[in-house]
Amino acid sequence: MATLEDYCVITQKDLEDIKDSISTQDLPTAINTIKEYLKKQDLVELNIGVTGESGSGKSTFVNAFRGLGDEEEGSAKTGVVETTTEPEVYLHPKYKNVKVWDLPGIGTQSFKADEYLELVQFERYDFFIIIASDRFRECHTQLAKEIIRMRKTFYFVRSKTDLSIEAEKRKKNFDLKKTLDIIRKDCENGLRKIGIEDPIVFLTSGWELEKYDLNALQERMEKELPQHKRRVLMLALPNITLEINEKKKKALEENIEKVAFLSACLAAVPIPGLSIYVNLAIIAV
Ligand SMILES: Nc1nc2c(ncn2[C@@H]2O[C@H](COP(=O)(O)OP(=O)(O)OP(=O)(O)O)[C@@H](O)[C@H]2O)c(=O)[nH]1
Ligand SMILES: [Mg+2]
Repeated sequence: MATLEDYCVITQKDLEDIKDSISTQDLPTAINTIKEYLKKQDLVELNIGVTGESGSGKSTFVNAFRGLGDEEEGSAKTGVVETTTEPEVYLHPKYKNVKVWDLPGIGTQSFKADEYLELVQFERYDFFIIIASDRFRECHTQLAKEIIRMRKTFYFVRSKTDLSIEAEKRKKNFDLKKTLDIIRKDCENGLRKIGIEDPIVFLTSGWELEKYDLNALQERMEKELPQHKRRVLMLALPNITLEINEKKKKALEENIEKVAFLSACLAAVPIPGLSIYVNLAIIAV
């Protein structure tokens, strides 16, 4: 049965409508609308895109994340051959207004970054989980850069950790901790090269759910959901405020207190792991 929460969600479409109405309002009214809509941030719908190479374990990850086995009813299809060909949406296990999208894989022979991004409607997602099942590669660099370019954020997951450990165990001087460190560092270094100062990499296994970092990732993401929602709201604002600035420079000067409120809100939007800040051009007019 549908609950009240099902109806109390601000969707992407609602955000567009709010944006349109704000851009035609005068400044004080626009600021009031923005304040009202900030109050509703808990209701914002979030779309998480799970992306990565073909076969890296995206669908398996989505199932693990939702606490489902691969063959349970309602789980994402997984397989040894290319399996997911269209984005498929699943509900977050705890939050109805958070959707987890299992995306087709990148890195097949015909892969072209721009076509992939278009196919999966990359802009639809508010943040991403990049899944890598092996070493850090050029395709991860491309994905991460595109996400940063879109001023969105991501969590980086190294899947199939169990397989890597099994393979390394054959060596005489095998050391679990050292092997995990090496895997983690490889991904961290790849992320540092594209300008992420303090990267966090979550090691997971679809078979040994509690053994590595899956819980840590879930906890961290849950803790950061309010920030993501706030960011979704905030990312819609700079363009609006800039448009208003163009039209109403004088009014802006007269409303400096309200502008200070807005810029404080904008500055308070942290982006985990990334050093990007929302454009504060609003106060530079
Ligand atoms: N050992 C091990 N195998 C895994 C893990 N995750 C996925 N696999 C296996 O890897 C294969 C691919 O997994 P999928 O989850 O279908 O991968 P995908 O990224 O969704 O694949 P596409 O949708 O085709 O891009 C399947 O045979 C899975 O059973 C893992 O953590 N450990
Ligand atoms: Mg899949």
